[in-house]
Amino acid sequence: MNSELTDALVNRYRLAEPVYVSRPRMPSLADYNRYLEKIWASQWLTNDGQFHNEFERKLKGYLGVEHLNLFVNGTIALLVALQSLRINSGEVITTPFTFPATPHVLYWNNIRPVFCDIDKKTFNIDPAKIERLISPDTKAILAVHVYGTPCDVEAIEAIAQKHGLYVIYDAAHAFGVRIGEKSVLEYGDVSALSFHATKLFTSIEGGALVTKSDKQRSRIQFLRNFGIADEETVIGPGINGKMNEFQASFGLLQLETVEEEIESRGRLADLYRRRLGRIGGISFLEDMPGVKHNYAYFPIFVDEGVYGINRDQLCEAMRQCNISPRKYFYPLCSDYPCYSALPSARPGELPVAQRVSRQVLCLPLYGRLDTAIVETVCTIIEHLHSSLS
Ligand code: T4K
Repeated sequence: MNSELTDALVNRYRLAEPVYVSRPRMPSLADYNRYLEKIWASQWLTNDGQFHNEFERKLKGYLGVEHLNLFVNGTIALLVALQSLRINSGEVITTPFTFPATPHVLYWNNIRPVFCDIDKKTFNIDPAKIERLISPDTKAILAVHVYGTPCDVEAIEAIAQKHGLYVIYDAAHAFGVRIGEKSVLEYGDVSALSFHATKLFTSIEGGALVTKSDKQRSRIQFLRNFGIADEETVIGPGINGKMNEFQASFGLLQLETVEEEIESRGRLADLYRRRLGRIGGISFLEDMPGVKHNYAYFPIFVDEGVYGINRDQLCEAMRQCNISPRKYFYPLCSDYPCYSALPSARPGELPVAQRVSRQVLCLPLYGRLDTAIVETVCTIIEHLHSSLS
């Protein structure tokens, strides 16, 4: 891209304040202070406190799930999900198109990740390519509902049943997503949520596991607390994954506004789609029939041949205008030095994931994002295309 075009863009569209890919919906400080006062008075800071238990109960109601444990963050939740199913050796089939936490929890559980290519429409693991990767060492499928788009849960379930495998969903992006009347978290053996500050629903840091039975929920409860059953009994090698009272009270306040957050994001996503739909070389995800989406992210895909410049050049142009989109997820996890020597990590084995990872750019999306900023982002993308064609 020539410097004249960049200068023209910066002169016309550069924003005074930085715009980030995501921002948390902050509750009022007065409301949070009311919780802090109670925490101070009780001197109860963590370990299944009053707000932790209230949050767990209310969250189950909101999500429409029966068995849930809160966690300090989504990564520890995923780590414990595998331990709860006693998966701590062998291989697990997973997607390379995700955040590093997904394959890293496998590594930390002494499991070899086996990367499977993704579907070209949903960007989730492609069920049609899973079976050929199954070996005598395969223990489970670890799928991710990327950007909150549900995986092909029925197809994954059928493969898992046929081969006797567990299914774990990394549902870090899928808070509140439903397929028909059913929460997406009810599929598979266990689903892990993240409530990190960058997520549409946050408890500062935080996460949860949703499971199928009370027996499994109670096993997770022990694993989350060092394996402690009572003051004199440790029943297994657990870890410290507990959520504290400061996180839980933040989460309680978030629950009051999460529907509003999802609705606002939905309206902004519609605006993006209306504006970007007419620009050659730019594509994006559409809503799926029968799915309640959460608009966790707004990824676009840049086809350089049609659009005129590539994803990296578009990203840089936006940065010059004080807008910070993010390349979620580039590079692919299979290209990290710790995994790239694995046979399943060979780029030729993952053609769709390789292409999508080079084309994707997540645009700013959060409930309180000004529509004027969304308009500016779209105008920049439009302006570049028309200047280049
Ligand atoms: N599985 C999947 C599929 C995931 O995407 C994630 C996390 C996990 C598992 C693990 O869950 P956790 O253990 O994190 O609960 C961010 C988040 O740190 C990460 O949670 C998230 N996925 C990932 C997609 O995004 P970064 O490295 O991009 O974050 P950062 O700090 O660059 O933040 C992005 C933007 O958000 C900033 O430019 C500004 C804004 N921001 C950020 C923070 C931290 C705020 O406005 N306020 C804040 O406090 O990873």
